[in-house]
Amino acid sequence: MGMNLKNSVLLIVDVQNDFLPGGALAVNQGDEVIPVINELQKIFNFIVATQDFHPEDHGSFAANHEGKNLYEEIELNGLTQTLWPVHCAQGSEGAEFHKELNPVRWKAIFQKGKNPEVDSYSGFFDNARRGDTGLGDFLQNEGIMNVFVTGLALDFCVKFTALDSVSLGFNTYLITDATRAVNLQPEDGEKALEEMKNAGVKIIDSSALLD
Ligand code: VGL
Ligand code: ZN
Repeated sequence: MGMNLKNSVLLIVDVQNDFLPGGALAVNQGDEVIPVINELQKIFNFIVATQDFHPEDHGSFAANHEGKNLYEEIELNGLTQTLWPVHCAQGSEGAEFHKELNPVRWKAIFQKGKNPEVDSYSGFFDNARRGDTGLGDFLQNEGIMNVFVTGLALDFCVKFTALDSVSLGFNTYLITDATRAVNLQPEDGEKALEEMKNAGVKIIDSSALLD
């Protein structure tokens, strides 16, 4: 197929140790995205990563809600919140990017989830859509029109990042073999793909870009 990657960004979402096998919130086969993303990095001039980066007192951690269980849903400041294991704590090894993911050509890293009162699945906005990481303005100022989304996890941060990208007017692609789902429910990954497709995200395989 081949594609013109001018005005395009490779957006790498949350490929951090805690989302990889052995991590606190491990995504099954999450490590399989790394060689695919490293191949994709060779063909993009413009690469940006996001980093889930929570304070210890973050409201998304089950440990911070007495009597609540992991993966239970609660109401957190007016929003439905899934309760997660402590993950991607600021300064921890789990918050670091996987050592095999090559960061040398990244233009910027956008951190998210730093406000303890609200979670932030998307790399653009928090879940209340109040806090803005600056990613949208950054991409617009750099003349980016096409956003190619990769990383973890398909049914949470990747999905909400892709949906916000579309809503900001970017021509948005999801690269299926460069992502994996948490699948708290077995169909969550499939549902996320459907939701993205319905919102106008173009679902492609890396082979559409790599010859
Ligand atoms: C994520 C759950 C909690 C993700 C981040 O990166 O998909 N999921 N925090
Ligand atoms: Zn998180």
